[in-house]
Amino acid sequence: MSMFCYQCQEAAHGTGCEIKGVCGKTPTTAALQDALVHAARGVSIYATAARAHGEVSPKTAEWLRVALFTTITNANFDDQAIFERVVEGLSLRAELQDRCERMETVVPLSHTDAATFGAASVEEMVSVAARLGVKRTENEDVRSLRELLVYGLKGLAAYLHHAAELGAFDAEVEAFLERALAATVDDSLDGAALTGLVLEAGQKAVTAMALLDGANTGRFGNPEITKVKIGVGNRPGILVSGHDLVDLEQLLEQSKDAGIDIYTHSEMLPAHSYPGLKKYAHLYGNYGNAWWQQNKEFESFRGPVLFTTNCIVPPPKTASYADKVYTTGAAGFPGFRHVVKRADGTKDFSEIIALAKTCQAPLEIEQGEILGGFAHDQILKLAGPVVDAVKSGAVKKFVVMAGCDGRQKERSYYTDYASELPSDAVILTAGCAKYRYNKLSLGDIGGIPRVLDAGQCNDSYSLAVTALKLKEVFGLSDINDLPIEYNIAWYEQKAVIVLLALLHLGVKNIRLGPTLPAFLSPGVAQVLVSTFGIKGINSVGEDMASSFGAPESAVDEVEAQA
Ligand code: FSO
Ligand code: SF4
Repeated sequence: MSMFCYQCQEAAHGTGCEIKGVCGKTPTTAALQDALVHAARGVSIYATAARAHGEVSPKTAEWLRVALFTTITNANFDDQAIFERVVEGLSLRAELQDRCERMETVVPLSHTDAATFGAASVEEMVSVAARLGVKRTENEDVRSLRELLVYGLKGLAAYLHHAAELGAFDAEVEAFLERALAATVDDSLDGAALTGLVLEAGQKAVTAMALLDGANTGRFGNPEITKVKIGVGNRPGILVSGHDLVDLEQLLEQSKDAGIDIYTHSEMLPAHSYPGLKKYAHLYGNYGNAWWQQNKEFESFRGPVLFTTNCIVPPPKTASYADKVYTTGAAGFPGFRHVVKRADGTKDFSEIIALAKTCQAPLEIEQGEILGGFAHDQILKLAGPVVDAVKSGAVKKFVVMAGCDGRQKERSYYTDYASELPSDAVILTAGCAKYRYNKLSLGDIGGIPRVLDAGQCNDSYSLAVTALKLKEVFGLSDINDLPIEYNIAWYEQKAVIVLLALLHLGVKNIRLGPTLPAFLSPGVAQVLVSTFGIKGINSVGEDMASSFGAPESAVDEVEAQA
């Protein structure tokens, strides 16, 4: 059995995974995920038609968010759970179809296989899915644009999901998600129409990230500068990974008198900076590094782990921690226990808390503290000193190094790039990419730390707000006239939507690495290069020279002596 997936940066050979995913995804899981995405297209076809008649279904919107999130890289490897989600989608599609028939509405695309396919068992679904995946589109540019759009929509769905968990919704963005998903099986759309949808996805991403930002800060307050411990205490702990702050809040509340500590892992690090979460005294610190190092770090943690979203790395057969891992939300892995949402919207974490009490305290793997909390509100509070530092020349450049980390050794580029930056450059970061340099001693410039961490990948929105504010303060008409370089690292589909958001905001000349997406055909890549100046990475030396010119000290010295 074979598969084809090229949605993430680690696609095998830089072209696509065909035997097994580098992420650990099996061909069966890949087929079921293809079926789930296709069911989402079918649901969207009918949901769009129903919406045109004023019929909006919150149940559909919720299923779509979770279905797409489930197919994001490293989110869910549980075949049975994915199959059940497809079955749910097919019955939702039938309900919507019924509704459309009763309204006697014409449903464009109702003839497509997305609107008609079905299967009764996992085996049948896997065999049907063989014709539903990426390669169903023959023309390579159309395929590339369709997939770029689908991956962006996956990221969009993830951010909408987090916002929805906090009670925040946006009907326009939801309608777009359905319309755009349906468009990916519309053979009448040419490259220009698909490109238009891709760019519109960027616009909707800005709205969705602003929605999530408002929901997060509305519930937990504005992040504030916070020192986060990376050592350990002497009580047992639960390690919380992923991005869902509501899950973390519920766990903190339910465990506050349990005699255990809660640690954050990877993308959960920014939780420490929210007043509404840092108020819990047992939110002890951050343990470990970016997602891909978890096999080793979960062993030494010695307590249970809760995945609220991706990134899950399949545990090796010898792992001693596998029976202590829990998932919730869109995340899943066969053998890990899954915590479901109750009818009242809450989750019961008592089992994982009870398990933690029987465990040993974590083994220390690091010591010290890292600094976080530089989201837009906090940065704007520092606007005076920051602007003064730019005007005086103490800060010459900001470098946005947001995005994701990954396991490829070429990613040491980002550590080297951060280390070799001129001492008058300040890094603005968000996402798990930061673990490549957030423990370096890069110092500060007149009290301004040289790494300003805005938060999770979705908090790249904060970086955009910061850039727009600086543009206003300096009276510039173009965001590209700011002294800001963009050197973004990507891995999975949330990074795709963040990139589309930056393009929508008019940011040009973004450096994207460590490799350009395998799903960009030469033709589509060329459009991105010529329209937005997107470029790949080279050696650190070459990129440094192209962004910062010849080392200034040498030039200055020559001039001073003349
Ligand atoms: Fe990283 Fe994983 Fe946040 Fe992603 S932990 S890679 S882009 O899920 O979402 O940055
Ligand atoms: Fe390969 Fe990435 Fe797809 Fe996994 S998600 S199968 S690593 S391309």
